[in-house]
Amino acid sequence: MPGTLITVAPTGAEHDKAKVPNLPVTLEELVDTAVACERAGAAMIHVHIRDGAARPTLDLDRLRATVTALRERTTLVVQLSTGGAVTDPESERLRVLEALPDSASCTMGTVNFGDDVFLNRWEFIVELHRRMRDRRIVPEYEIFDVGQLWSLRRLLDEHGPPAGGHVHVDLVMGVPGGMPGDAETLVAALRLLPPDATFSATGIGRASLPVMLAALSAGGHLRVGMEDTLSFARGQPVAGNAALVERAATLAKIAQRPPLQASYVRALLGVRPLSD
Ligand code: KMH
Ligand code: ZN
Repeated sequence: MPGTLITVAPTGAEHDKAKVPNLPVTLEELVDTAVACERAGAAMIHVHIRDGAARPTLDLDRLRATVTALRERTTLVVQLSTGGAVTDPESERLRVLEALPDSASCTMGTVNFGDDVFLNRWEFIVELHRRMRDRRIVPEYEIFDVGQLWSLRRLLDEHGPPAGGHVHVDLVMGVPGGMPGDAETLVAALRLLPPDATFSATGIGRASLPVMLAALSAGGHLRVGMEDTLSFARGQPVAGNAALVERAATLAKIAQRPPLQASYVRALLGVRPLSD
């Protein structure tokens, strides 16, 4: 792999704006963050949005406005979360696709998520996969535990390839209830990747750096951002998402796999070109 896809996940659904004032929650904050992160080396953005009170929402009008604004101000591949918050109903999570992003997340199974449960029934996964293909939205298969890669094989065997034809997964490591964020687990997971699939990895909290270094050394791509970690180093809160992207870009350059441009990533993942 000649370079590194860096995805930024700037917001998430879990953190409280009142406790994390630099979390981007308004459309303006999100777009400014996206611009800064693209400049720092990101090629894709994984988006969760918030309502006027900074609470997670899957409001379709807001999602549409977000996709439009990100396309106006950046060339980033825009990926909407269909995971939402653990409390979001399946119907609203499916409706996210009506905002017609370039890409959307598709989590490959149910997982304990801290003290909550992140529910992803098989029929729901199949429906997401099908609807994304109908709308030419490229999935990123989110993998919280190693067995979910086995489910991905089943999905592809029974329901065919995704939109764009290429399979890309994101290993989300270190969620309490999911797989741990360490090099041994990352290597074990790779054994189950579908043939020709590419992967990104992200470590939650203090797993951020070990997972980033392991993924780079294994030829993988990176996801970083305040959705996944709020501390830059022990005792040092993250200054902002761009600082996390900058660090990932620096490490990718040291690994001699520099950040990939968004246009290259579109071709790699089978995402529609911007002009389409
Ligand atoms: N917020 C988590 C419950 C995704 O974006 O697809 C789910 C999540 C995964 O973040
Ligand atoms: Zn997410």
